[in-house]
Amino acid sequence: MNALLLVDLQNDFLPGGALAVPEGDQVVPVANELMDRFDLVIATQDWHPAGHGSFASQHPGGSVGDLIELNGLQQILWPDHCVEGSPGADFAPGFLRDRVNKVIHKGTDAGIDSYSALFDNGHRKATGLDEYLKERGVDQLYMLGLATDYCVKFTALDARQLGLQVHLIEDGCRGVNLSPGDSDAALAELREAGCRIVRSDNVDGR
Ligand code: VGL
Ligand code: ZN
Repeated sequence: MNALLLVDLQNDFLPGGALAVPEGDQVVPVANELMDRFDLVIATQDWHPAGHGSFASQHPGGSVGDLIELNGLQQILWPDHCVEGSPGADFAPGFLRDRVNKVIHKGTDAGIDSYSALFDNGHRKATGLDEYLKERGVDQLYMLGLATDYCVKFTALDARQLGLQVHLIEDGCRGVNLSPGDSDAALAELREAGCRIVRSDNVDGR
C-alpha cells in the first residue's frame, strides 16, 4: 500500500513567514499535482503551544540558531512559529487540503520538539502516525515538504527505522539551510539510510 505524506506545508515556513524556508511556496503545486495519484494522503502540521521550549523567546538571552539543552536533549532555538490555531500554522494558500485523508499534528508538547512526524526528538512519544500507517498496511511512503534538513529528514529516518520503504520526492522539498549545504547533506544521509530519491514526474502512486 502506498501513501503520500506532505510535511508541514504551512504559512510560517513560506517566504515571509516566521521561519521562512527559501522557495518553500514552490513545493505546494508539486503536492497538489501528486495528491491525485494516491489513494491515501496524509499531511502534517507543526503545531506548537504558545511558549514552546524550542522558541528563542522563551530563553532569556537566547537567540535564534543557538543550541541549548531542553529536558536533556540538544535543541536549536527557533523563532516563534506554527503556534496552534494561529494563521502561521495554517496550511499554505492554494494547498488542496480537501484531498487530505488525515492530518497529523506534531510538536504539541511544550517541553520537547518533534521534527519527525512519527516520534518526538527523544523518541519518547509517538504521534499516532505509525499506528495509522500500520492499520492501513502502508509499506511504501512517498514524502515531500518542508524542511528538507529538519522535519522531512527526521520523518524519513524514523520511517526507515519502522521498516517502511521511503521515496523522497526531491523537487517537492526545500530546506532551511542554517548552514549552507545542510539540505544536500540531508539528502546524502537519507540515501545512505536506504531512502530512494525520486522526482515528482516519475511518481506513480498506484
Ligand atoms: C521545522 C524547525 C522547527 C520543520 C519545524 O518543519 O522542518 N523546522 N520546527
Ligand atoms: Zn517547529
